[in-house]
Amino acid sequence: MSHPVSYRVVGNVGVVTIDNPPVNAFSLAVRKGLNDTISDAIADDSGIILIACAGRTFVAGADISEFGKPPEDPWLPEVLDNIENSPKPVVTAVHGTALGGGFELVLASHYRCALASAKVGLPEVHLGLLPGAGGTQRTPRLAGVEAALELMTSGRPIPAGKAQAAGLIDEVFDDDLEGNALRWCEQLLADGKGPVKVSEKAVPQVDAAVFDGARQLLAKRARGQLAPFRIVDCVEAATRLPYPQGAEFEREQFAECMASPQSAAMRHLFFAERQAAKVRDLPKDTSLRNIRSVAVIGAGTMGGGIAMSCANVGIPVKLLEVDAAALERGFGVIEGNYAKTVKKGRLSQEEAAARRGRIEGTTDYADLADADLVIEAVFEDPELKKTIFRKLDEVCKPGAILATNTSYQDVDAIAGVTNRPGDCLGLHFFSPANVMKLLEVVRGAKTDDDVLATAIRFAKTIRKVPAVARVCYGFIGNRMFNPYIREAQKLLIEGALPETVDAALYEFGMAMGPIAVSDLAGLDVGYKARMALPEEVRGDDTPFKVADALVEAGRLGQKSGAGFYTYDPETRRASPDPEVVTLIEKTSAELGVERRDIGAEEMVERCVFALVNEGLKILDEGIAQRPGDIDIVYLYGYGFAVHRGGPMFYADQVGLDHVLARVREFHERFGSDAPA
Ligand code: T1G
Repeated sequence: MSHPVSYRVVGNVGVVTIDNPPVNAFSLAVRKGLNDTISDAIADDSGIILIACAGRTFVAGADISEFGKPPEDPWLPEVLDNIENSPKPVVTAVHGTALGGGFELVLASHYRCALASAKVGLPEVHLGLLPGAGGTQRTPRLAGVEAALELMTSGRPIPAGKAQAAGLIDEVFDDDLEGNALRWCEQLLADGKGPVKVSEKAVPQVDAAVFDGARQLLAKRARGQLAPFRIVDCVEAATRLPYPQGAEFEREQFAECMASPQSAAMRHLFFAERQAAKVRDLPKDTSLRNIRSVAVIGAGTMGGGIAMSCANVGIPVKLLEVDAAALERGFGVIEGNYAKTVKKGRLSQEEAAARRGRIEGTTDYADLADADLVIEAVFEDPELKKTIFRKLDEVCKPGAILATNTSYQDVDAIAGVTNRPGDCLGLHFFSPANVMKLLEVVRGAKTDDDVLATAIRFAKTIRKVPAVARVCYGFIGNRMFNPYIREAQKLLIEGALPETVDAALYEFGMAMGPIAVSDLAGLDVGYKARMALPEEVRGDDTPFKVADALVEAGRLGQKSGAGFYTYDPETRRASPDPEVVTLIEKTSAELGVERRDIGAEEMVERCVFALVNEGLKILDEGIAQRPGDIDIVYLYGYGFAVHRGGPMFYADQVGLDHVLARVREFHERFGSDAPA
């Protein structure tokens, strides 16, 4: 908007209103408009200045779309310092979410009020940044060091009441923010309250151990990231430097983070996540079907987790199993999951009971007749899935959406057994479905537009991150994961050991190494899936000789106490197993492979570039819409390092020419035995 900041005087109060939809981001126009309007307000005969926002939220931060471009005056720190230096008291009134630079505006004002429903936060760390407009210096001056460190290194917003208790907000109103804020301003005037500069407050001193402790915690929680550690440095500086010097130190650290490849990667993911929910050829006005009730077929690990995801947001669920015993087992797992969350203090007993109460078991398909959405979540047997869809076609009401949670199978073939393929699609959840945020929405050849649009909206409703895939074996995530795991297996035969492959990919930033992941998923799962494949799809099985030998020896991975590693029955801690080393070396010998030392860099490139190579094929075939969609799949479904931006962004950063040259070299040296 050309004039996103307006001004009017109400009584003695100069009211500044920011109106820059959709989230009142601090664009250049907003910064200029606010700076100029504050100058006008200081010059007129109002006694006090109130800054508020129009629309659904207070300022949600700097305009991320401007990052990476040459910064233009006025810079946000300068605008906020002008506000703090106002000779008239300045009040900010928060609704919605005051985040990042938006909350830094609040901190630079002299008095702060908010609606009880509002939240405030400093989420810059999720963008590989730190609060760069005084936030690292003003927050500890109001809330103390430890609260400031938690707010900025977690990036998690807090409700207004909690912010008030921490000293970050002065007044909380239940409703009528403008009316209450105006009355409060008049009262402050009547009480003769003048400007109170946060920057002039002292930072409560803490023991140096607080900063060491914060760094140790971050070494685990934010492994490999830069910004969280720079936040600790800035807060530490606030304890020993006057505000101007501390603010200068903050600006230097902010500039380093802004210029970092990590921040570019994390800013890419911010927009990629929002793009992934948009389908290019879907008209914006596509109607949506109502999803008021859901049925889930199969009360196993996946079905139970899916049922919980729905119940957790208030959607009633019918959970169908073949018999009462299976249902009882399923509910046992569900109740156990809720009990664990209650025990961790993350859920009240009452709320857990309410959620559990929304899931009703049945063994009778007739009970699914009224469900708006049915999600089949039985094991990966294509014929069983088709049988179930034929049954659903008979019993479900017209307009019900029929989804399969299959990880690999042909969604079109499953839809094809019904008389309503337009109502069918894939909803591929990731295990554990009540925890993992990724939901692959698999668009069938005949899936109706409104079914697809409804599925995407449903994903957001149950707090998942949707990514749309077309039908192929493994869709996006699993199809790419196969060559990734294949390369890891090949490295074992060529000379590496499970712990060296895993260490290399863990250091790269993966949440878990590929061998450990294989043990976690169950070696038999991959084994059965591969054995069920037709020859031309399966490719050369040689790389899996070790894994298959382990399965045939009953070593299925974590679930059987041993796979590539052995697992402590109590702690599930993994330990290398000399027996597995012997098996690996024997397999190398049988295959006539002379084992060699393999460096971490080659191991990372072999595995990650295999991901990238398959991702490029997926884009080429139109299975995924955008490279960013693939990055989102890998961030939320496979624990890809957030500060690397996802496999496709990472490939762009290292250079696609380099990736291509290395992939060609690897294929020449080690064979490209992946399926065609
Ligand atoms: N800048 C630019 N665009 C933004 C934006 C921002 N800060 N926040 C949201 N958008 C766009 C978003 O891309 C989408 O666009 C639309 O707004 C709705 O967003 C100096 C340096 C506020 C909780 O990190 O957390 O301040 O897809 O779908 O689910 O220290 O947006 O419609 O075209 O997410 O209701 C710090 C980021 C910035 C907050 C609303 N602030 N935003 O969630 O809507 S860095 C943030 C959010 C900074 C200072 C530093 C969420 C939200 P489109 P949405 P939502």
